[in-house]
Amino acid sequence: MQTNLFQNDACAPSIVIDGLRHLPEYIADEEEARLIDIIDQQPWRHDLKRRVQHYGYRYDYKARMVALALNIGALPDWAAAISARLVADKWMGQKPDQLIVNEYLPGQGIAPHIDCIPCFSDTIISLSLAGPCVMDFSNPVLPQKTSLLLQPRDLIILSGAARYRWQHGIAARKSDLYDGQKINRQRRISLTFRKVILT
Ligand SMILES: O=C(O)CCC(=O)C(=O)O
Repeated sequence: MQTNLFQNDACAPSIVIDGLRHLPEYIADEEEARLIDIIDQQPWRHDLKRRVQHYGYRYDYKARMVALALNIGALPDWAAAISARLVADKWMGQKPDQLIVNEYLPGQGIAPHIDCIPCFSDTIISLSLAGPCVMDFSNPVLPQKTSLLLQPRDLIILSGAARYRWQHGIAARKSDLYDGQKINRQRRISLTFRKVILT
């Protein structure tokens, strides 16, 4: 396989990232449509360039922390159902109690990052809805970079090195080039499930 060049010219991952699982089509089309419909009826937050919704606990982006005082109640039923399925399928050992919904319009992304280590447990799970995008992974220590095409309804699971050592991010651009194919970005929504660690 080709080496990833990682700018706007990614190709299928040539590097295996320990602890990264990619499950295509984790949910059915109808469930995806139902989730998008419900999410679009909820209020959005405007803390960032992209719109977000927080459930369970509000995450403080500036302080990079979560605390009991930021608890905003249980996950809503529509999210609790997926959260229960993640545990039943053994992707997470404990039921996630925090969810961030991110909306990415074409041109929007998320900076490379490792999810707050003291705030959240050892597994982070993201479900993609609506549009495709390329997610970039980088390990500054090795150093290595690779990318993964996420299609709507795909699930990714970050644990082990993928959770603690590799940064993940989405470039802010209007199209991705993946395996030589130009993929125009559309509106994408992601649901990221986490289990909060309260100290
Ligand atoms: O959009 C995604 O799939 C990932 C979101 C993410 O990395 C985050 O909210 O920290």
